Amino acid sequence: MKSARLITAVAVLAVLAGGGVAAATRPTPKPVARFVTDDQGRALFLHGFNTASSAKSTPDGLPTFTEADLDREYRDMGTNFVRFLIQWRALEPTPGTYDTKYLDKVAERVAWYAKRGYHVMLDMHQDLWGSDITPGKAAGNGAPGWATHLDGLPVSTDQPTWEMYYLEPGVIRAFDHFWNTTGDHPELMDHYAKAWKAVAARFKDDPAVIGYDLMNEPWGGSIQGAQFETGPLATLYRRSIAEIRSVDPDSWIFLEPQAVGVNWGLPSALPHFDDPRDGQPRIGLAPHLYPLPLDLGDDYTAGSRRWTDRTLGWWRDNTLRTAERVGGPVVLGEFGLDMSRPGSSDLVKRVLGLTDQVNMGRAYWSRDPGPWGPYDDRGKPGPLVAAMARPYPRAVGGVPVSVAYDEKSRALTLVFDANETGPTEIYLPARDFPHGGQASIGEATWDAGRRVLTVKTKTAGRLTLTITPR
Ligand code: IDC
Repeated sequence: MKSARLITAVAVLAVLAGGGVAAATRPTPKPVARFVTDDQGRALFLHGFNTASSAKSTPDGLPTFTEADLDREYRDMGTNFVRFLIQWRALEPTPGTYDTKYLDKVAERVAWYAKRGYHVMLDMHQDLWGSDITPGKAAGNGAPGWATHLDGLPVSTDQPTWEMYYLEPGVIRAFDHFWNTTGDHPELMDHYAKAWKAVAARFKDDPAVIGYDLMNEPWGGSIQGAQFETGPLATLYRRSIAEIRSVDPDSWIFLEPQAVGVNWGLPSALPHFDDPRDGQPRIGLAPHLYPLPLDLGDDYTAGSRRWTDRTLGWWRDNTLRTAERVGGPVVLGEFGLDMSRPGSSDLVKRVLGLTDQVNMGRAYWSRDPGPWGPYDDRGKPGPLVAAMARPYPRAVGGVPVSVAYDEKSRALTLVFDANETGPTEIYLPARDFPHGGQASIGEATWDAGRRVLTVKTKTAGRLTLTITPR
């Protein structure tokens, strides 16, 4: 990557993100103040993976992932969360009929997670609309063939990267039909919203399923930016929220902003949505983070590290601003990179630290084997395993204020406003906490098998709990 190109790109981004004069006069937004809670009402810190990209192309729409793979993931990294990929094509193979066998198989996998105390967010994944954008299924996943209308427009298959397909005329047309920009297929959005109703009807009483991520990386086709997010995207979200709430009053509904630009740290125009449930609204934000310098092919080293850190700052502030508008918790639904590149572990740790700092959950992209994932094709652990094996509060007996891990002193500090919801549980990885941990306050019990320290504290007041190795 030529550094001149990088500097130009980042400078443009800086202006668009308001990183110049305006940023200095804008107040820094506050950390996320709302949390997904467990059945005891404890605030959750969600830490896990996207599982998995393989679901995009398997005929049954399920990831090639076994219960043994999950055991290994827990043993190596102590995760408590998964963003689990589902596919509209598998759910609604013909218009208006939902494949209950597919939902059974998803439920079977959800049960694997439930048995191990994980929380599941179901992600209706798509990239590039669907696999029927080309006859040979060369790219794309998500939408069923019957919902794919290209009007004979071309989709060339000689793109250097998968993202470039988004600019192919046929792909843009498929999205324009979905968003009803063309006016020719107003039925498609309703199908999508009703497909969500079918999922919600199936999982509404499953305590392991905390919620639904309505659409992976929405792409506006020929309508982009604020016009898209406040227009057709908002319409889709409103309809899907209504359908879900008609059967499921309690699960969280997570919304994604448009991906282009916002993934890099640009502001989103995603508006507020009313939640028709009784009681507090349960609508959250599930954005992605892919810093531009790395998207352009740079590594997290030298000068590029400085630029990347700046874009991470814009991303954090702009995401928190959107979250204030949406009014709910934030789960970073995707971040990830090729772990064989220099500096990659530092970036992962940096993002984990950032999400800790502002009370966001996070899901790494992705759990698939290969250079981005924790294990290679033969199951050998790579550098990601060590970076993801990080101490964190799994569940907090109160409302978290801040959490920070200092790698050097191996001290995890959690500040929270205690309430009567139950004990705080902290995961402590073997490398930094070989014999478990000790708690600065309260009464601690160590479960060496699960590597979880349970701390009973006072149930009122602001507490600072520090965990250090025993
Ligand atoms: C990528 C997969 C890759 C696949 C491509 C297209 O890693 O094997 O060819 O999708 O389906 C996203 C997307 C996510 C991407 C990921 C990494 O949400 O589906 O997975 N990414 O490129 N947005 C930014 C990056």
